[in-house]
Amino acid sequence: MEKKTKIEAIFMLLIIVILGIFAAQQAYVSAHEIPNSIATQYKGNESGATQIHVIGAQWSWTFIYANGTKSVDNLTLQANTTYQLVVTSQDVIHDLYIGHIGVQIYAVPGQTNTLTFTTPNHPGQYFFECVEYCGKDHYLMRGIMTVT
Ligand SMILES: [Cu+2]
Repeated sequence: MEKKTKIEAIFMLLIIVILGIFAAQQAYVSAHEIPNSIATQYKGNESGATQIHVIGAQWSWTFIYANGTKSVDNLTLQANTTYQLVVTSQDVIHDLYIGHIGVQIYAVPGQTNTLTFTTPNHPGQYFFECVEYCGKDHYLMRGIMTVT
């Protein structure tokens, strides 16, 4: 083997080892950060679900609860309760993602999408964000879901 080829082979092996370390680390983090109580998702309208209207906009999420109160970038829900999100957008396409409980739904202007899910059975706080690039301040479309 030529010296140059040997160096290239060593370099490639080194890259494979480094990527392997990153993959193992990511697998470990994924396995340990996902809580046991992943939310259950249903399609369509579940009877008994409390509706929450969600409006995506550049660059915030507005939640309108059944009693008419509103909150922006903060969603407060009760534990072990079934909710139906009724989601739309007032401008461009957004995508609400509450990763830790397995919830993701598009917010599309002029269209209503629904998603029914049950909150985890214990209190906690869960990060949510928009995962559809929706303009220059897309990164601001994030907030906290508090389960009480
Ligand atoms: Cu967005």
